[in-house]
Amino acid sequence: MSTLITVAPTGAEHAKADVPQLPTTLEELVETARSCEAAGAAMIHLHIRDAEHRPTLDVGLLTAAVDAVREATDLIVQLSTGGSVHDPLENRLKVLDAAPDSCSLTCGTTNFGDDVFMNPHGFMSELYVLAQEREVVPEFELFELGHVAALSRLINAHGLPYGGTVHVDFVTGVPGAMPGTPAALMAGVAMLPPEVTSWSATGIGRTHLPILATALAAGGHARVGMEDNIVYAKGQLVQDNSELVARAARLATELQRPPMTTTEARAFLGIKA
Ligand code: KMH
Ligand code: ZN
Repeated sequence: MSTLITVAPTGAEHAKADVPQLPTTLEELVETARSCEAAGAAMIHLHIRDAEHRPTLDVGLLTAAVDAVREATDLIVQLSTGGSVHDPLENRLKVLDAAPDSCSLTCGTTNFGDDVFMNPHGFMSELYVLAQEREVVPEFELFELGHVAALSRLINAHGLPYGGTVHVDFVTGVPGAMPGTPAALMAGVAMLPPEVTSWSATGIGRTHLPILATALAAGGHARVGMEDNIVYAKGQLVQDNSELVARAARLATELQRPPMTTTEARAFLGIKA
């Protein structure tokens, strides 16, 4: 089985002033998308920034980003509906107006460092059904083991998502949430319901590399990127997201699970043609 590599290049948490190499402008995002596709990514998980490099869910800017990445690459474009912890729920639902191929859907509220990332059941249900109606393939973000149970509740209530597959991503190592350890990840994988067709994992900060290696060894897929980790190795900051993608592609290839092409990934996830 080949490996789906997703890149999450920007996120909503790092400040451009602290991390100048973070891609925040449209031009930087497009260049990043190109280099990451060339390095082996098949999907991009996008958060965007405004002219002052602040996180935004402006639908016009989101649409421009989706269009520009589609124009420049064949990557599956996944928009974050998580936004930042400060974004109101109604703005997070409007993300689907930008017509992405895929959207993130976090399966429950979670500790998020000093903050709380809010995902009440009513919001998740509304987003789930909206994604079905708009023919957008969701990726279910699991920050906690209880999120697996919340995912089952959504599937039981509303049926399968658009595309007919159920792809989940374990986001581990967020301070206060599921730890970024092989044991925690394997506990989550063991709990997955039968409807889940594929899983990937990412680790925040120093958990990035061990979680990548664990996921690849255990038959999972990989998410990497500066949203989750800005350190390539001890004393060496990531200069370009493609460095993280290239490392994941090398590891996956050594493990006889080379990167999925974008065409394969589209079929694998049931992305609308
Ligand atoms: N920025 C976090 C509060 C997602 O993209 O869906 C939420 C997050 C999850 O990153
Ligand atoms: Zn995100």
